[in-house]
Amino acid sequence: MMKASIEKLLNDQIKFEAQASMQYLAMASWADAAGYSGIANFFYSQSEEERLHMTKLVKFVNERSGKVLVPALDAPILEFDSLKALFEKFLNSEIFVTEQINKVIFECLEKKDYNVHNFMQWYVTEQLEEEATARTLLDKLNILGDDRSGYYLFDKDIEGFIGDSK
Ligand code: OFO
Repeated sequence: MMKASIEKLLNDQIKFEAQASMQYLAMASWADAAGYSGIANFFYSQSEEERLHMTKLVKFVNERSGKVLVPALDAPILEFDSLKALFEKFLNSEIFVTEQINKVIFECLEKKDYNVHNFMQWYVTEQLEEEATARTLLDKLNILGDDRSGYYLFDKDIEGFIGDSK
């Protein structure tokens, strides 16, 4: 049986992954409406990935005979002042998720639950990749600065990052 503290943290993580999925869906939709189809596709795909991360946790908790509490979610941010603001939100969201995963890992070690610890390693690797992608994209936008003509290329190039982290 899973320790109650670990079960609670895994349920929290289910919420954070679901929250990220809805946030990225909102970001995809914002980009879509603004005419950035590449950026929209990128975030539609990220949103799907986060949903899979959520489901993977739901299945795992059930396999371990834990109790899954499918959560209510906070409303996502719907509006962004700029592409830079959009990608800053992306990076901050990934940093937040990484911090939460680290909390799960810490608790697993405290409670000597090496099974959950092992399962969570997949998320550790995933977060490394996603944070790196978010940083790379933000760096590119910072290079562009106010050069709006570069946004066209950025919107094309970003398609190459789709599905980078699975
Ligand atoms: Fe769930 O992978 Fe990032 O947040």
